Amino acid sequence: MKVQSIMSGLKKKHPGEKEYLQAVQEVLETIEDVYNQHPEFEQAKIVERLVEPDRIFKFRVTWVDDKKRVQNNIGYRVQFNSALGPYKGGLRFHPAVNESMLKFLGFEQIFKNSLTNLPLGGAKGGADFDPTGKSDAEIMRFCQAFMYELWRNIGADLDSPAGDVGVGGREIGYLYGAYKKLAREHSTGALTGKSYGWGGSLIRPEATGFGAMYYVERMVKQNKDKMEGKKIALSGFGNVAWGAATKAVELGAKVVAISGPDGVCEIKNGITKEMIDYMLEMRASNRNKVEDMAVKFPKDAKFTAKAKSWSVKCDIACPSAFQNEMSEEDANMLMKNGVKYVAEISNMGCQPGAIAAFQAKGIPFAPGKAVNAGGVATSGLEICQNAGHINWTAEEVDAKLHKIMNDIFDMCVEYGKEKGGKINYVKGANIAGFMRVAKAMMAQGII
Ligand code: 2IT
Repeated sequence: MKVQSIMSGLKKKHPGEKEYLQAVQEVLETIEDVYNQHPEFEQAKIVERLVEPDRIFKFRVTWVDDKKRVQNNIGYRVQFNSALGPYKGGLRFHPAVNESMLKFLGFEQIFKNSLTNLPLGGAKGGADFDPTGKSDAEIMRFCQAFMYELWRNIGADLDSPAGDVGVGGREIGYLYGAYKKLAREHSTGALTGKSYGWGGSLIRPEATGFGAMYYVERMVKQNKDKMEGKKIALSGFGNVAWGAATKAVELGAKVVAISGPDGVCEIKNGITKEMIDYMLEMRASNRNKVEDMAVKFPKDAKFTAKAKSWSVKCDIACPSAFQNEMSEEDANMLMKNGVKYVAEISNMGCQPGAIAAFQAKGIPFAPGKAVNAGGVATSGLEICQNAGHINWTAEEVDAKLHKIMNDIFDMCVEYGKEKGGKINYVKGANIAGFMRVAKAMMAQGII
């Protein structure tokens, strides 16, 4: 495999699909050496097959808003790779959603799901629907209209979507209600992130953030350091940042920043339990403004319009909102302010220049596909419980999640060790994730 020639071929076939091409390039560059040690991969054209989705569904979603106006959106499901199991990955509702974005997310999902060691293929979907300012009734009608199209293409043994940006427990409830009516089947494994009591798993809402902090804790320990007292800057105030903040505080760290599309809230003395609870209300309001935190807690949180979390002094930076949210400039500012560790919780949260800048200065940097894998892993555990008609306790789920994250960390170290003992977590995650998929594809023949 020659990365350059594969990338130039892909650029010609998929012009303008920037995020997708960025995600593919990062993976290919890090697996190139290992790949070329396996001539059988080259012969079976594993990489050429892996970079193209199995199929993409693209559909019109028409619904009626509260003012009785007809609205049209575009919906998608990218079923990328099913070598390891039924397709699995979230649904994103955001105005910037397009095919390239969902292809990058679906591609990343293949490797992430592989890292969990569970039987999960890779997929992603969503719509260019903007939940900001929408009423609950509008959200419900949109979810129902979306499912009119999607329902035939999902199922417990086929493809099991979950939440992502703009899709949380409420949306999964509406989506599942519509799915059940259309499919005439109460097949809970067809969607994950359901509420507890009708098929949902305890700890699933917290899982992405909890898993991320378990990973970060290992990274810190790897450097003979400890979590207590560490200042953590998060971005966003959604489900992921909420779970991460909860676990960070439990581990003795201080969350000093959260952010939104409107700006950043600096929390000098560290986020409190009341503030973490308020994050849930902020998201449910659909206002999408982090300033609300500073209005509610004026003594503790200082809002700065337009600024990002990366301007706040911290020891650990965790992008947890959106792809490419951290630039090289942001990375340099963080390093100037003494950042010690960087762990993406959002998928591809850092621009390539930011990652290169951290790596050049020896700052441990871990990629989203490893750090945030606890979310989909717990979705996998939800499917297990659905199939067995059982409910595990919160402690049971949390213990399994913790073990999965420890195993992922160990794999990243094993495959990412470089000469001189330094660990390249990006390389480790990509190689470990890739090898499991490649072996399954080889075993399953040319198909
Ligand atoms: O990015 C992700 O891994 C998710 N949005 C969760 C996917 C899932 O199926 O739980």
